[in-house]
Amino acid sequence: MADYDLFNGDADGIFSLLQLRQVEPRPEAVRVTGVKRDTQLFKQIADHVGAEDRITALDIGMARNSAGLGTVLKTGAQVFFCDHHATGDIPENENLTVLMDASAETCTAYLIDQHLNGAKSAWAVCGAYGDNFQALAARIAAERGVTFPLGQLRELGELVNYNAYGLTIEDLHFHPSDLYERLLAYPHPMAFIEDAPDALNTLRQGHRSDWDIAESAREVHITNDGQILSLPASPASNRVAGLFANALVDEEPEKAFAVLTHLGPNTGGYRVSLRAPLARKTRQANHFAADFGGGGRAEAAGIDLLREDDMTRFVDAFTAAFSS
Ligand SMILES: [Mn+2]
Repeated sequence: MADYDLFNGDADGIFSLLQLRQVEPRPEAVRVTGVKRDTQLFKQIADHVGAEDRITALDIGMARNSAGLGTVLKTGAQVFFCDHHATGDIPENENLTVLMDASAETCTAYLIDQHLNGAKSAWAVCGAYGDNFQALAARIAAERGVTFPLGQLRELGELVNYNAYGLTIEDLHFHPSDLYERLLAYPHPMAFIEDAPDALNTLRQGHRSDWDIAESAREVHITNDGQILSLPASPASNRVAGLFANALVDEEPEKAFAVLTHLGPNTGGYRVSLRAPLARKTRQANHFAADFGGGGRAEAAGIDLLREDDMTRFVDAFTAAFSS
């Protein structure tokens, strides 16, 4: 019999698993995780799972895992799947337990908090902050009587979330599985914070210095309605591009933004983080991105590879899609 813990490498995934495993330890479990965008984790285990195995899946989206999940369920293994992303059909299977809520104001760490009746709520507060649900985080704290300083829980949640951004594991300060293990040693987040381990300072300093590269972004195309900016090829750019795009549209919600991260001389081209204007109706970001092989949500989408010779078409399409 083997246990597998599959979890998103971001704050919501890590803080969800922390709650579960501090209540029900499974020290021998095989941990499967990755960078934030690497969510197709079932396919990594589909060939190894047997009938006696137990699989826990947190915050990775069922739709993106449907093929691997189907293979795993056929073996007879038990699957517990908890998530808050919109999903297609949930398979009917007696071995599958699903805890799912795709409403706008929830996150996996909160679903696990409810599942455990608030046994480890302070971690859930950090998970909600990490997923940028500030009102939800404050509500969990109030409902569950978490009296730790929320500003510090928020910083921890945001830093753990920041750690998961990158193109590959090599871009990250910590492998999410290692970061999870460091946190697991502490009974609650304030114990980790007050112990001031090097991990926290590494993330603080990395976060700060990555913003320097964002501030040096080059202007590619600027109009009254939107901006296309570019970052040089570097791990710092890979980490910060998505957060930078979020910050830009939060500051100027009337505008659309595209942050292009150069992929370096070997690959060529750019990865694109796209944000539609929050404050006015335009073409949806995911529909725009789909024209360039990308996808995402209405407000926030991405393109994995924008070739340099597609740049003129991209600028023209961006201008047309988001002009007022
Ligand atoms: Mn989440």
